[in-house]
Amino acid sequence: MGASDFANLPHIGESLRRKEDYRFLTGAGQYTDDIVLANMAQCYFVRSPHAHAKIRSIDKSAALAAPGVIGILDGQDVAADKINGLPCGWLITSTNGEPMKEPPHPILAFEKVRYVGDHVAMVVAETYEQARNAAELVVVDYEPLAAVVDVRDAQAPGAPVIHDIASNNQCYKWAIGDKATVDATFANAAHVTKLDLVNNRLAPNPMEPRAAIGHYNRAGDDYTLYVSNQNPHVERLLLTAFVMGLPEHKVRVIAPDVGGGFGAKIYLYAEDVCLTWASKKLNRPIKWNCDRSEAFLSDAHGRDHVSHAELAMDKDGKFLGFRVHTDANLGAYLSTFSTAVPTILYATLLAGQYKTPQVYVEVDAWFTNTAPVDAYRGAGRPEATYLLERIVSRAAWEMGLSQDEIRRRNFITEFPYQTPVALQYDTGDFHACMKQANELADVAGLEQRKAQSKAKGLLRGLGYSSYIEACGLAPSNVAGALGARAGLFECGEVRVHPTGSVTVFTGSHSHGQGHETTFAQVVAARLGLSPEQVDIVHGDTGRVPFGMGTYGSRSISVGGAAIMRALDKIEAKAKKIAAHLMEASDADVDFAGGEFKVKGTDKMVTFGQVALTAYVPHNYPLDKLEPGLNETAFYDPTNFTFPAGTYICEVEVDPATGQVRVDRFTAVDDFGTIINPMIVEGQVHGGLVQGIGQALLEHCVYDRETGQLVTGSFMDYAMPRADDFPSFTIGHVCTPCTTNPLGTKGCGEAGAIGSPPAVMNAVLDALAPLGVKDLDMPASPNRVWTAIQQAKA
Ligand code: MCN
Repeated sequence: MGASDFANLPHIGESLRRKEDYRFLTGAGQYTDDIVLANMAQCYFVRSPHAHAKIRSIDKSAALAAPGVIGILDGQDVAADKINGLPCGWLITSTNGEPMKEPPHPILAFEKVRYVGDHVAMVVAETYEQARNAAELVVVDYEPLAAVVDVRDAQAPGAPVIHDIASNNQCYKWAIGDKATVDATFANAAHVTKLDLVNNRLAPNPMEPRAAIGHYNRAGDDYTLYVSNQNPHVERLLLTAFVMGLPEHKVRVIAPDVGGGFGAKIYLYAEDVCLTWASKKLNRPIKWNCDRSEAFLSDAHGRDHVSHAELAMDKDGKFLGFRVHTDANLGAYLSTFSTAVPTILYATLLAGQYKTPQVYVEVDAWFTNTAPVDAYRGAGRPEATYLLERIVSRAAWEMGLSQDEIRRRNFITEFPYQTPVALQYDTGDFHACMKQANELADVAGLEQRKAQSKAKGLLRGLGYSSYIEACGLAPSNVAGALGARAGLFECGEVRVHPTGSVTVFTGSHSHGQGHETTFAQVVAARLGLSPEQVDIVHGDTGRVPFGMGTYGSRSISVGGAAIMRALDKIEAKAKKIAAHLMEASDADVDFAGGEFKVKGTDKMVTFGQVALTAYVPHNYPLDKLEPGLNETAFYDPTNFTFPAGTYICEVEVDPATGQVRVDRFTAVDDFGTIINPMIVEGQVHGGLVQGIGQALLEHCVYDRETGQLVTGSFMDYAMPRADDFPSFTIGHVCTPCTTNPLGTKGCGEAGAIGSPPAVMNAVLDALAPLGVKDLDMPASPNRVWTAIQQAKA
């Protein structure tokens, strides 16, 4: 079935209420912490209070004697049991041909700790309180070392060395594009706009903190790991094949209901391995719940780039060349996909929506004494969009053009379009998004609103951002050539039951995205059923054949496409059964709306009759066809999907206090075919809140001297709240994706990718009359006020 036929099926484009919400809203969800196993013990991790220190010794004796303690394990125990360190899933090769530096990442620190919160020992006791109290009694003799947390300090001569293997703290030095050609375009430019900026570090903060239960079962000599995770099969693969050396079939990973992930739950974490390993060693199921303070210290963080960019233009503001240098902070160890974020997922997006003929990007990645940095909603694409969209607005101001005019002059208009940084965009209509955004945002009325603000002593500004991003990383062979150590396909199994209802097993994982509804809409549309007749199962390696999980807004376009492939097989087989029942050739059978009909006749059987016949094969071509109606498909996409859009933000700034208020926010996106507009709108809202949160509020700060995390709780880390936002105005343009059978493009991250530069451009637009030209995120009152005072001075 083609994507255009698919888009016209019933239920596609219908705002069905989320099937899963009944259980969530009535308290019937089952999260990892809701699972209680017989004889289950509890665990607490002893974490490093130092950013960098040698471990001279660990004295566990007093803690072992504490009430309820079952066992205490540390790095020496890990080494004795030959448990490997955590692997990194993406190999980056430096420009000099050398592989990236890949230091050991032990599950419990061995001889040295490298960030505040590094795991030092696990304490297992009958109750959580007993484990936590006993952890206080573990005496660790540290020899503190100098620490470095900022990428600019990490590369300074004489900086503290974090890993022996990387004597200058550099993990890799990577580049994309043709430097000589790009430099030559700059020599001929009429104008060059320059920009230095920092993309601030963020803490993901899903509503449900991480949690896990390790359970070793002696009877079968096998393990079950319950874990709040976004991709259980990947977790199992890394855990078994890379870390513990176990056969995969001896480990079942279950990610039950998961209360948000935003990227932070993609990875195999040390705690997950510790619990699995210790459950056999101590012969008890062991639960761990991360508290919020631990989450700030130990969840993988996001962003943290320091960049310099230069945009070369001709006299009309047409882009000739773009060159960028970025220093990326990877933290103390390489988290699972960390190395791909500032390279493959960042630099390749720096052509944006523009016809810039030449782009050159250098990325230096550094180790620091901070928590590992990895993908966080958008992963690389927000960093690229922020840099590009900030410099484009600055270029407009320098060239005396409006922010939309400079964009329109440079938009790509013909597709497919090969960018100079590897990606090939299949479709898009950037002018249509811009036009609709301008209308919805009532840009024409800005001057009037500015005057109203001025009358109140406030400054009003408007900022644009025209983003493009790449979802559904693909295909596997290309990703493999670029260093991926995993496949990037997805798997779906469609099980039609004898009565015609359906259970779908998907390798995608829903942790807030509403897959149980949208995937059911897809299956119901194809088979002519109602979505209530379709259940979606995910998050269990024991039930789902295989899966690569949910990240990079891949689920509908890759996971959904795998289900479509399985449905193709179901339809093909069902047609044969129907043909037999109607004594026709299957080539003459059409299937639509749940009915099989012989072309040109009034012969018809329903999907339900066919399903029953498949399982009660009395009148059935048993010599030619197996009974049953159950098909599995693996789908490896041929390209990314490329959602794109234009966002317009309007802010009011109080120059007396530096307070920024987002007054209006308009988002026009192209997600191709939309399955469920209500869910998509919810996804956009969530992304916008995270992106605007980054621009105005959120900031993960380490003390530059001591390496202490000074924003380690919600008292210091400003999470956005509902009253920080206006009601968003949302619009859509649809150019269906040409490389998947649904025509969909991912929507899960767009809001977080497109919004930060729109906000910051709006703030800078508002502050322009005061002479403020530069501002880093978050545009907190203090920063804005300080920038105003500096501009006045
Ligand atoms: N959808 C649709 N039509 C489209 C595109 C998507 O109806 N054209 C629907 C999908 O069927 C799905 C939802 O929208 O129900 C999101 O789909 P998709 O864009 O494929 O993204 P994923 O499901 O792969 O979700 C991942 C994405 C990412 S990478 C992060 S991070 C993120 C996000 O989704 N984390 C989230 N949204 C989140 N939402 C919640 N509540 N919690 C998180 O942790």
